[in-house]
Amino acid sequence: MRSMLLAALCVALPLGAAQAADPIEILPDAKAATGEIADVEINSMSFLTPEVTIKSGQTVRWTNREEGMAHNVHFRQGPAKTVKGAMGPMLNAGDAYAVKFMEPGTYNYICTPHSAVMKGKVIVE
Ligand SMILES: [Cu+2]
Repeated sequence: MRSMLLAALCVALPLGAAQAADPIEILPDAKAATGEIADVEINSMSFLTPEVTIKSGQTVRWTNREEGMAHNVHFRQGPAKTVKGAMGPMLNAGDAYAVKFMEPGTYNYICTPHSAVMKGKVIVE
């Protein structure tokens, strides 16, 4: 019985730790973001800078420039997948979305409705 309880604790603890300090922070107002920002434009069904490398604490901001086609940024896998808001809102042309990365790692992302062709990566050092 005791060993079963211990096994349950070992499974539960890492999840609890991940929730305590999220690896990403979604900024409430992307256009007003300040500090060190790497900008990624979205157009022609792609993330125009599909790979960016930043330092932890820096921000990546995505802006959709494609008229008539909504896109988003979705951390479906990797360190941020369990964060509330890991699937970003659909962005119409002119809309932006910004995320501050708090933990080193590789953050692969997709655009949810165009996941077959729209992929990107943020490497946080
Ligand atoms: Cu898309």
